[in-house]
Amino acid sequence: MSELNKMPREEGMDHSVSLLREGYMFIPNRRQSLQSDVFETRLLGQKAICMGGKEAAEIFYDHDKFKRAGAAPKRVQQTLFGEKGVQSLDGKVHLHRKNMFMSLMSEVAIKRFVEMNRDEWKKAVDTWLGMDDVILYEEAKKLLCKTACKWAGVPLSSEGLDNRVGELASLFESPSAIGPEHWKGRHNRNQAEKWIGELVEQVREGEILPDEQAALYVISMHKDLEGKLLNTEVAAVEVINILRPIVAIAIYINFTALALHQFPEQKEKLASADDEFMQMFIQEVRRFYPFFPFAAARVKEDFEWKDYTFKKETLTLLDLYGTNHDPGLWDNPSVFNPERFKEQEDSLKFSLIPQGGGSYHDGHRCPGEWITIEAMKVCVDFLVNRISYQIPDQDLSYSLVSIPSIPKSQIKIERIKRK
Ligand code: HEM
Ligand code: MYR
Repeated sequence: MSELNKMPREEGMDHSVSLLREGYMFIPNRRQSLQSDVFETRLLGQKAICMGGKEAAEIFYDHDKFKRAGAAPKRVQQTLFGEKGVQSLDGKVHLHRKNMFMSLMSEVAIKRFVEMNRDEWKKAVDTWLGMDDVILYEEAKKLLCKTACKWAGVPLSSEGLDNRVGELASLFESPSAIGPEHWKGRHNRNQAEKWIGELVEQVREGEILPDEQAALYVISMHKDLEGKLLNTEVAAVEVINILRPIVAIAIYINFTALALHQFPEQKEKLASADDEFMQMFIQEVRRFYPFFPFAAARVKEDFEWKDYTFKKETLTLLDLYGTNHDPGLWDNPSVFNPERFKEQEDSLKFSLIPQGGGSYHDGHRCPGEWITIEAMKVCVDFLVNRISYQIPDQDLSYSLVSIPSIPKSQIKIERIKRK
């Protein structure tokens, strides 16, 4: 191989500790220091390729080049993803399973989600009026968990709420933690799978009958390509793939509230804004603040790109956060500016990628992106138009190291009044 073909490389035995120390900035720091959108390093005891930017995203989502089998690290499977879920599938099997998820995201279903979510916000606000203050992150997780369960057809008693919120939230709060927090995440995954697995069996036995359009029913009755029901554990993993990320929208609710506080001129504009500006503001919140750091895949077959060789099975990470902040793609990426999204929607498929890029139907792009955006719209409407509140002194900083990043104080709000 000629020198020309050598991918820029970070020397050293293993850089997993640097990944933990640098978090969201691990890939962007090296893209900058090595002056390359693609580089080789070593992570989790193996060779790994990291890449970012629009062109890199385009090849990452080319399924002739990359696959997902064996890509997610064990600790992420044991907490966030679960085993044998849609994230780990490839080819026809993935397409078939993904269709099932996409069938849950019709316009009508999303409208129903929005109505339920509004209703839960209204009920939550009623309780906040009588309180000195609330921690928005905790409240958002609860109201989203209630919305998620109602929308998915999962029975949830008010006594069970706090437990289930804790269980589901721990799945996305713990994947990169070490020690007790991580073990708590693994324990909570077992608990959550047991809870949902029992419900799947009850649906199959006809003991409970959720709405036939609801996720619990659709997933319980889904047949694979061989005409067989999913085994109970896998069905539970997939129902949790609906519930957990809806609860995780609480992180975006926190960042939305933070943006309204940090950029009061945007809050003023939103008070009289049309749908277009609301959408632009939300896109900028999703671009600007850190959430999902990178996506993982493995090279499917040897191939060459930009004169570099990608060897079969190499673990490859796509820099989601860094692509959203890529100075080659965004003017002044560290400035919060919703106007950058004016009439831009069509060209964003591989550049605005907080929830993955490429195609929803035959790729791994997040099928919950519409729901996430709609839930953020409901949140903006409440925080801007329906309630007034004060933000007392507190530590509103957020880390670019801890994954997932959440504002330190989780945002305490007080003196809440209806407008
Ligand atoms: C996939 C982020 C909300 C369900 C993904 C991916 C990312 C992501 C980065 C992987 C993309 C890839 O592998 O290339 C987020 C973030 C959310 C969110 C930051 C904000 C809370 C949701 C919601 C749902 C959902 C609300 C469902 C209601 C899924 C599923 C997949 C996925 C099932 C796997 C898709 C596949 O492998 O084909 N999400 N997501 N997510 N998301 Fe989301
Ligand atoms: C979800 O629950 O799916 C929504 C977002 C959760 C974000 C959790 C962040 C941890 C990501 C760990 C790295 C994954 C690498 C494949």
